[in-house]
Amino acid sequence: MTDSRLLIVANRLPVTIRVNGPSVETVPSSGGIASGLGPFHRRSRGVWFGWPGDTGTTPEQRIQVDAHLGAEGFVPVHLSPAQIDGYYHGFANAVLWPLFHYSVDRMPVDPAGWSHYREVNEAFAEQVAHEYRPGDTVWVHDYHLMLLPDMLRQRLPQARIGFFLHIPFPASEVFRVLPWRREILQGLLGADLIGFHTFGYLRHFMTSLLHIDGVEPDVDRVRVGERDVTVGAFPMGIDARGFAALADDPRVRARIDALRHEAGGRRIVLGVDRLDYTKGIPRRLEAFARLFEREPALRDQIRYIQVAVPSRGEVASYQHYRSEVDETVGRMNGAFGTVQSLPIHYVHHSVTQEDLVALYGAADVMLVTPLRDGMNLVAKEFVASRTGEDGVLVLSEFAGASTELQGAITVNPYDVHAVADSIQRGLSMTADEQRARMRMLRRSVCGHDVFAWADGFLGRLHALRPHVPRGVLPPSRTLPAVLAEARQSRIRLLLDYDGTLVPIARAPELAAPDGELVRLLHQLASEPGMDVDIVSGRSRGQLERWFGHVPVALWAEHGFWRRSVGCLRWEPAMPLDSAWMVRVKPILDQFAESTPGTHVEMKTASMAWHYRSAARDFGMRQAHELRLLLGDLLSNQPLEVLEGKKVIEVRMRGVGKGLVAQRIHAETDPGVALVAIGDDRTDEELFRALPAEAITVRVGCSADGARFRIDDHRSVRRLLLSILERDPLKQRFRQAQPA
Ligand code: ADQ
Repeated sequence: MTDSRLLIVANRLPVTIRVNGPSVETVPSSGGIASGLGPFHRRSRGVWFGWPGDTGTTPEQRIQVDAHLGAEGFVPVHLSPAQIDGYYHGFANAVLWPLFHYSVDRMPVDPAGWSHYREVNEAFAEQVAHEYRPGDTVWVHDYHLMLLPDMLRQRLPQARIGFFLHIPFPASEVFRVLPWRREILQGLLGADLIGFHTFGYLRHFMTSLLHIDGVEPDVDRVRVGERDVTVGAFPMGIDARGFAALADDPRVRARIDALRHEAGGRRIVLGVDRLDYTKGIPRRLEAFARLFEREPALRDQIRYIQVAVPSRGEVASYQHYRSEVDETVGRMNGAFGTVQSLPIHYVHHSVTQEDLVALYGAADVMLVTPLRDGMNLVAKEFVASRTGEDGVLVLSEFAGASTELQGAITVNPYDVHAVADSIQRGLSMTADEQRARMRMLRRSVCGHDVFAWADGFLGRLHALRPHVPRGVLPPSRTLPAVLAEARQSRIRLLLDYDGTLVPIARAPELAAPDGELVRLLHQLASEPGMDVDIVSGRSRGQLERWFGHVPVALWAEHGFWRRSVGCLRWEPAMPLDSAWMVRVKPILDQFAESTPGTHVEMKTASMAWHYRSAARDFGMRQAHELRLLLGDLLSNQPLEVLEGKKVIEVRMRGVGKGLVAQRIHAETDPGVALVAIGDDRTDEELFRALPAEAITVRVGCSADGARFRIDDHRSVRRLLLSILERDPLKQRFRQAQPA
């Protein structure tokens, strides 16, 4: 590991502030991330950014609080009550949390929550960027901050940024329900490394990228513009040695004895959860009901202790859930209690670490049966605390931990009969089997603790090649500023069409220019000191129909054909040779026939197979096949295979936007500013062939081979319009304002 600082960014600081008059103190807070990462943070020299909680302080006290936290390596991100309500209770916990745990029906649609979510992510980005020093590593955590990686990437293009998701990433069919699915994916892709607890979640994420964003991932990485984003599975561990040491502490041993004594010879079954609907407490209770119904003798032989730490009480669905659990416990104790005892001992508050470990140590059977859980650290804490190598863990197959913890009895938590069977099986397991299983479990939990987890993630992050943006301008020079300067001299605009001036349409014929665009191009081309070239992969006929009457130069078929302004004839870049087409066409035709939703487009100097409307995975697989086949077949020919957006094109070698750029550069006065805007790989060719001082702008997720990035065709139109508006004489063109 390098000696750079580690900046941990999570929703909460791992401590809670207590202000008592003039004195300020911090106490550790509960929750997976805090308990899991806390020890690592203490061991490192890191800085931790997070919300300190509602400190309720006066401005003077706040200065004191900040100083106190700063001394402990914490940077508080103070949030207003409205922000906490919208971002935390609203969007993170009432929208993202249920959806990512497959509770689609619990998800209300609350756009106000979204705007606060974005705002708070921005606030974090500001604070981190302010604190950041070159060489630092930033590690962002969890679903509260999924927009942050990209917001940081915009501010700190060269920073090393990691992101870890602590909850499941749901199947793409569930994720796509989220109205802001694209923004979330784009936010995450700002990171260099995205970590999940399991390969299953990783696969879901990759499938979502493909199905929702059309991004085609490799096995463990995604190309985003000019950057590679790596993804990996890093199952989180716990401070296993700390738990084991506590379990062997004489005070804790005494507590264990006391708990067993209090149980009066009854077997102890334990559940420890945050009071959250994903943890499956009502079904677990129902499983006990089934067990007590079919084995009445057990009613007096079991003491089921359920510890439920209060959680997110401000969110409505949690309030209902709490009442549901309360009622079920009451009903069951009423139904199955005996004169001697009540079978369920329900504790609705947080317990101290010592008491928690004592409970883990006293339990005969530990029940961890969430309906969905990213990992579940309670299961691992139980195992780490069983230094005597006894005890039984019953574990839900829907907890991330179940992919690792082979020695547990795994169970489907929705099947209450199966859970009842597992409890019974656990209670009657022989000491030998318990030991054999517990040894396996302990090897896994103790062999891969939270330090190994953090080292593994950070080691991988540091091993990645640092990202060096190609931009040559210092970040302070923004695109509008550079354009304004260029406007002092002549400008030649090189504009791609599809994806740049209009959105990519499902079918090429649906992407005709609207009146507003035609007007805008007219105005730009009529501007003194401005020339416009449209450089497109489209055919001559198509471009002529759309722009034949506009005073712009047209380049069709990626520049094979050129029609200058005021000229009616098209000039080819080289003599036309179409003999090769006879051999290639049948291959493309065959792929079009065997892949529903695809078609072949014949141009004069090239031919293309379009697969935008094919089923995504199938289209991609076929495209891969076709590329291999053509690569093989055409390796000795003066032809090249070009991959565009959902299209594979075969054309004569040497013809392309690179050639266009060379020709334009050669014929343009050195004093003229060249401004090129495009969205795909063919435009990259053009950017590369232009001189370094050209103003190159890539449309989409990243700058990718260009000096600047711009969001989409709407932003392009606004940008073009701003060139017109900057000239006071041209106010009359205002009516061309795009939507
Ligand atoms: P959580 O949903 O909070 O974490 P979990 O992994 O079980 O779930 O962690 C809970 C933590 O709180 C444990 O460390 C436990 O000791 C503590 N705790 C629980 N009940 C308690 C009680 N009554 N009193 C005191 N402490 C209590 C999220 C994801 C998980 C993922 C973690 C870490 O939902 O799936 O494992 O992050 O990535």
